[in-house]
Amino acid sequence: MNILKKIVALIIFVFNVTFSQTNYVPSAENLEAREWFEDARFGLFVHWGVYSVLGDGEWVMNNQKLSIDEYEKLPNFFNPVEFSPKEWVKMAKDAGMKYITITSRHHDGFSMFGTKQNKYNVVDATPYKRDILKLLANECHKEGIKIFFYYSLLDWHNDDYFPRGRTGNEIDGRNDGDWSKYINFMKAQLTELLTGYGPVAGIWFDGHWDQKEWDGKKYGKDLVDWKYSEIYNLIHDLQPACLIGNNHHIATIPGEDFQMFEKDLPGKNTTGWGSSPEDIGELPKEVCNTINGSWGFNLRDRKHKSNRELVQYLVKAAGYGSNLLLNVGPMPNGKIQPEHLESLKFVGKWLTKFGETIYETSQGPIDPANDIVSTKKGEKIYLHFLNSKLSKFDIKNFDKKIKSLKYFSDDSKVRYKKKGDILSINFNPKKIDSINTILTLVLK
Ligand code: FHN
Repeated sequence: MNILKKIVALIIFVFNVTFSQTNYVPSAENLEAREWFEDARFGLFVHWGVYSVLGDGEWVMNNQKLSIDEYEKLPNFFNPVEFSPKEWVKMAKDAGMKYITITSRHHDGFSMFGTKQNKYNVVDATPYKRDILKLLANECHKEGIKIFFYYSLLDWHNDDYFPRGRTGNEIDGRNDGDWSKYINFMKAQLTELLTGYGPVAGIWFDGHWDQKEWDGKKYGKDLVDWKYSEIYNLIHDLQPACLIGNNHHIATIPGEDFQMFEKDLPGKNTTGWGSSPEDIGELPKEVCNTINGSWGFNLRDRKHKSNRELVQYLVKAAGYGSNLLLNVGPMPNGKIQPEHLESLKFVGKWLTKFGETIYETSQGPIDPANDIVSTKKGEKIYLHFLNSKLSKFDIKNFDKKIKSLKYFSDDSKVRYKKKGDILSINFNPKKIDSINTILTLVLK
């Protein structure tokens, strides 16, 4: 090959690599799925694994420094004979949720599905012997609820997760392995998930941050190559409509279809790993949060969020143009904690009355704040007031003309004044709702 041909071949090679990584063009099915996702607004997150047996959260292996040998005893005690996919899906539906995202494999490396890639899975290693994901996915498909699979990139059990990341380093019994084998293992598992469980609405990656430089305040550079373009292409090739999200706590990477925010509304950073406003892109958004203070079942967790907090968080998420993925950590017997069942029922009832102002809406024109967020659908703008102590409220920089302003609950008129670009609302104390007073605004 003469030098010119070599240069041309090199340019084509670089172009192809760059093009496939940076110019991801979502398929028509994928774009349609994104629209569905944005309309859905509310989903159920489920963190369930053999760790639930210990009732100390999903990080128990790392936190209690359990060795590989010790942790490997847990599957023997995991026998959730009271698990009823029917009850779970009904619970989610009654709560007004449109999809379920369940952990297929968390950081402990234990697969909650019948993988053929190792024996460390619910079918081969537990007395239960049944494929949890298949049971749940089948029920979801039957009931019109979409199913997403959470998939941990990091693995404290698989030796091929090597070099190791920042966590799990005090777990005895881990050995050195081969990163390229680990990538192939993940590809093989993802292929199983995307070929054996019917339509999968999304893959929810987590753990990327384990392999990033971290100075205690902010992330530095990536320490490994996750081969995202290969993994993302594989997923989209197998199921083009499958939405990819990655909880990497940074701006989205090409190939992803939605952006996620953990325990923080988009642009907020109360956790220390939240997003900065410049990281927020145009993709559909999803905020995930816990119903109490834990992801996996935690016996000592008393921080159950009140009904008011849960509804307000859902409303706030919608006011930021985002879905809420609300987590429960089922108990080792397969049941959901009774207090969580009650809370979910409450949210469901609330949505039956007020869902019009949440589902199929987009972020409204008023900047979200503590006391107010807004959503929008067609010509209607919904103003959600979250502080029941307010008797009046001024919306500044409001230069639009009003056609009507009414209480959502009974369609009665709201008293207001418009002076310059300030809209002053006077609330009727009788119409104030202790959780969320909603006004419907139509502009001229
Ligand atoms: O370490 C995990 C944690 O266990 C949980 O799965 C959450 C869910 O967003 N994500 C990680 C922390 O960022």
